[in-house]
Order: sequence, then structure tokens, then C-alpha cells
Amino acid sequence: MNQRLESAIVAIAAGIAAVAGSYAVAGFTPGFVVAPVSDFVVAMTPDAVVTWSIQTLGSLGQQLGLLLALVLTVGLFALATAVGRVLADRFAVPASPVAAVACVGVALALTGTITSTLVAGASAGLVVALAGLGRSGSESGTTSRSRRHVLQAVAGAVGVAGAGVVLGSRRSADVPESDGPVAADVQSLLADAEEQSLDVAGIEPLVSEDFYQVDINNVDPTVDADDWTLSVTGAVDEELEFDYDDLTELESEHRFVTLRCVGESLNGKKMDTALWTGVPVMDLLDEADLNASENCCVMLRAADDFFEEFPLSALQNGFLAFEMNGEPLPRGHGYPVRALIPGHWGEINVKWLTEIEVLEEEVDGYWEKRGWHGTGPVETVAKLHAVNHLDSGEIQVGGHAYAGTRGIQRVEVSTDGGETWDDATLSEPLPSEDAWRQWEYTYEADQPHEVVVRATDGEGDLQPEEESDSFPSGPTGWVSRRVEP
Ligand SMILES: Nc1nc2c(c(=O)[nH]1)N[C@H]1C(S)=C(S)[C@@H](COP(=O)(O)O)O[C@H]1N2
Ligand SMILES: [Mo]
Repeated sequence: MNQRLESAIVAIAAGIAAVAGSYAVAGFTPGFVVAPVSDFVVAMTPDAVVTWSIQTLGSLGQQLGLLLALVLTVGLFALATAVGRVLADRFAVPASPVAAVACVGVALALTGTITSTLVAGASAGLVVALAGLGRSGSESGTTSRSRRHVLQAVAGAVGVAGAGVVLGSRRSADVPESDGPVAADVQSLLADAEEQSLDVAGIEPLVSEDFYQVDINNVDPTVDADDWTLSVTGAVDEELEFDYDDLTELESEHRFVTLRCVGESLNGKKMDTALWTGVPVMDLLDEADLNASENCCVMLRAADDFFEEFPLSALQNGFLAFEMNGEPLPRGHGYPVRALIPGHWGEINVKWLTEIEVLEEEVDGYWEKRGWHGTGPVETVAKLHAVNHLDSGEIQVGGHAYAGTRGIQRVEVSTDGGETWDDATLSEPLPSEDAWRQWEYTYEADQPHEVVVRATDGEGDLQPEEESDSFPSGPTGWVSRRVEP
């Protein structure tokens, strides 16, 4: 085998092992060597490309970004290994420790985390050592021997990668340790919600089983509740700082809240509901702390450097949540504390919240800098997610309707493309000021037809028919779908 090719394969195998070794000990956390590279990729991606990718690729764009970061990181370690081997050759010292040290250097520069760094270096060193196993003298051996060396290196990398995936995925576990049994009042609220859910196959129950996740990170921040603080800064008389105990010692409430992402498609699935436990923002802050009369707005900032700005008046109805469905907030949903702002698009419901900055003038948030207008109240929507052909021969359609704090009064269904309308059955409203309702409609049909659905909010306003894209201020229009009998 060509010597150059052999070196390249060994270097790449070592690169894969280094990344896998780091994953084994760090999991999908900021200590994983790919995390900073992924942040870099995200930061280097032009805003126009980010916006385009959200609209056309959705979460796929984020996955492609992660894949690119993975490939780049393997490349970095492969390069370090190759340089290490060349240097070792030149100074006639063993290659594997030199390559390991080179990889340790790269990992340390990337993460600054000791264990992740050492294991990355050791994994790469192991693969280089395997490639040298049975090598006699410094002469490269016969073709078959060199092939054997490459195979040893590749086998080593595959082994480390396998172990890394198994160990690492345990560490990435999304849910922090639960701190005991689910409280009785939460259990009974969840049981009621389950009871109230309509019997329609193919739609989420009133409390979502699979809550969507949207954020700017490929690797979510890991924030320790013990280290967490929330500071109140900006146009305040005196800056304040609270810790996790300050928050959780206050009397907590349970609220059913629906979130919906402004960037989703009209009939998309980025709308979900959970029972959140937390404290009203104003129980923690004082009216006086905010100088409410002089100030217009607030900027919420987070551990992932995300920031969103919106009117102070919206924050005053806000909620600081630290539990979701009776468990500590999952890491992906903002552990340890997130904001919930009633009736507004998802993006201002800031996760991993660290700072509330009070402002005298409006400024743009993260998404507004990129052209979105997602800080206001949600649009009214009725979604059509289930079309079921029942044993009775009838057709059942169903979905969810949501209008933020306006509530949902009515959902109508047309089975003739919008000519005539009939009322759908609605689930009983949850005890909430900001939650969706399910709807269901069963009918007979023997011809292909167009089903259209529209909601009326609690103020009596019909959902706008005019269609618009999600960019920049959320999708509008009536959902319709062709149904075969
Ligand atoms: N810190 C932080 N908070 C964030 C985001 C983010 O990227 N970082 N994304 C926002 C967006 S765009 C939405 S739609 C909601 C989604 O909340 P979820 O992931 O819990 O469903 O979180 C919001 N809060
Ligand atoms: Mo969003």
C-alpha cells in the first residue's frame, strides 16, 4: 500500500478515535470536542444562509451543520496525528506518544476540559500504537505488513468509536436526575389532562408526549442548578442577583402552557403543550425594581448567548419555570430555568435564562437581527394532523387549535373545499390562560374531497384566511388537505 495513503488512513482513524474518546467521557455536552467547532460553524454561517436553511431545510440544516463540525473536528485531530507522526519519524522517537500529545494539545485548546482532552489524546495514541504494532525497525515493511498495520489502526478506531457511542449517549441523557416522585397535584393535573384528551389516533394528547425543540445550539449548554444565577441589570436602581434556591423557595404554581415556533410551517409540528412548574416573574422581582413607568422593554439573555427583547409589560405576566410535567426541566428545554411568556411566539420563551436586562429603548433580539418578527403574540391556527378511516366506514379528521391568551372558541371544518362549514368537537379547555385545544370531526364521504379547517379565537375573531410564509412573522392561512374516501 502506498505509504502516503497508509499515513492518511491511520491519521483519520486516529482522528475518529480522538473524537469518539472525547464523546465517551463528555457525551453531547460542551466538553465534547465537536461542540466548540460546531459553535464556530454556526457563528461563521452568514445570517442569510441561516434564515434560508431554517425555511427550506428546517432541523436538517442544523444536522448538516453538526455533521460538518464533526468532519472538521476529525480532520483537526487527523492533522495533529499526521504532524505528530512526521515529527516522531524525524527525531526517531515512538510515534504514538507524540501523536497523543499533539491531540491533547488540540483537544485542550478546543474544550479546556481535562478528562475529555486526555481521553481524546489517549484514543488517538492507541490507534497510532496499533498501526505501529509489529513494525520492525524504522523501515516500512512489505505491502502486506503495511496493510496489516492499517487494518489494526482502523480496527482500533472502530473499537473506540463503538465504545464512545455507547458510553457517550448515556452521558448525554437529556433529563437531569429527577429529585423525587412527581408531586400529587401535578399528577392529578396530568391525569385530568389525559382524561380530557380526545380519542383521535395520530395527534398529540393535550400534554404532548414528544415536545418539539428549537434552539440555536447543536450542543445545548449544561448549566448546574447550584451554579445558576439570574441577574437583573440595565435601567434599574440597583442590580439584583438571584440563585436557584431564591427561586424555588417561593411558592410555586403549575401552568399548562403551549409553545409555538414562529419559524414553523403552517401545519407544522413545532407547537406543543406541557404542564410547567415555576414562579411568576413578579413574585421574584418587585414592581419597583423595574422602574416600570420609565422603561419600555427587557432583554432576556441565556447561557447559550441567545438573547431576545420584548415589551416589559409582557414580562410582567411571565413565568419562570423549573419543572416540566413534574420533572426537572430537561436540558434541551432550558435546565435549570426558562422563561414562559404567555401568548407569545416561542422565541422569547428563553431557555437557560441567566439575565433580565431592563431597557429604556427598543433594540433587536437574536432573531430580529436576522429579519424575523417573532416577539409578538401568536397567530391563531387550527392544524390538521390526523385523517383516520374508522372501522365504521366514516372518516375522522383531527388536530389542535391555538390562539395564545385569546383562547379558542370554535373550530370549523369544511369537507367541500370551503363551500360549507360545520362545527368540530373541541376538547374541554385546560385550566389555563395559554393552552391549545384539540378538535375532531367525523363524517361520511364517497368521493375524494378537500378538507379545510379554521379556528375562531376567544375574542370572536376568525383565523385569517390569507396565506403567508413563516418568515418573517409566522405562517397564516387555513390548513387544507385532500382526502381520499
Ligand atoms: N436560550 C435559548 N432559548 C430559546 C431558544 C434558543 O435558541 N436559546 N430558542 C427559542 C425558540 S426559537 C423557541 S420556538 C423555543 C422553543 O422551546 P423548546 O425548545 O422548549 O420547545 O425556545 C426559545 N428559547
Ligand atoms: Mo422558535
